[in-house]
Amino acid sequence: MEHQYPFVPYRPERFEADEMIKRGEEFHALVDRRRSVRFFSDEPVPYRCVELAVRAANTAPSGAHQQPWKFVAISDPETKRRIREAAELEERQNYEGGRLPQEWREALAPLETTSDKGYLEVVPWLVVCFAEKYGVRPGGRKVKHYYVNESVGIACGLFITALHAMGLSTLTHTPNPMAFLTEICGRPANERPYILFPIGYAAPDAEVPDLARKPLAETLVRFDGKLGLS
Ligand code: IYR
Repeated sequence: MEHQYPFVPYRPERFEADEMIKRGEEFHALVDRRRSVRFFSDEPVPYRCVELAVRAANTAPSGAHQQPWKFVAISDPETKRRIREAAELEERQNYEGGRLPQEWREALAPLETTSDKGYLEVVPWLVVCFAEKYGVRPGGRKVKHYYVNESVGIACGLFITALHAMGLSTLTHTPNPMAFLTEICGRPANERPYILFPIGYAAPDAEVPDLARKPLAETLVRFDGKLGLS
């Protein structure tokens, strides 16, 4: 059989148990320091950092290895301004125009978010992640994509983790609805805006809500194969 990908040996690093746990603890401590940021400095960030974060995202597993994502990096002030204006227009309808259902407003209230998205103009980079709903072959033929949301979500998780590892901050912003990003970024019909990431250094006086992560007991179930009889 003709292999599209030749199979090659894969021997991931192995560690003693103590070392495994130490590494797990260190990685957890690193990612536990990450917070979503809404107050940014306008200090420039090298484009190389954006490239490296996208390279990290590109290592994500994806349905049928179709890698159905596209990251668009924007630094041009005029484009940032257009994105801020369009995002705030939508968010004003959400927050002040009564478009957000009551239950959603209540869920958001503790985060004290508003329709003001000034950070979209402050940051040195806006990166928009688009999900490729289907592929398009060079001749124009459409190719079905599989598990697009799962794949792009994992890629974005790696993306924000890479930014954090470099000392940068971001926000997984979804200015609902975000079709305006397709138009402003000039993207084709097979791509749907997925997340808008403002990227920069956190402002020196940035604040975040003092949230707690769910305890392990609420997020991990050790299932021993037997359903409890009560
Ligand atoms: N997109 C809006 C509302 C919003 C929604 C959720 I879910 C959040 O976790 C935070 C905000 C906004 O950006 O303000």
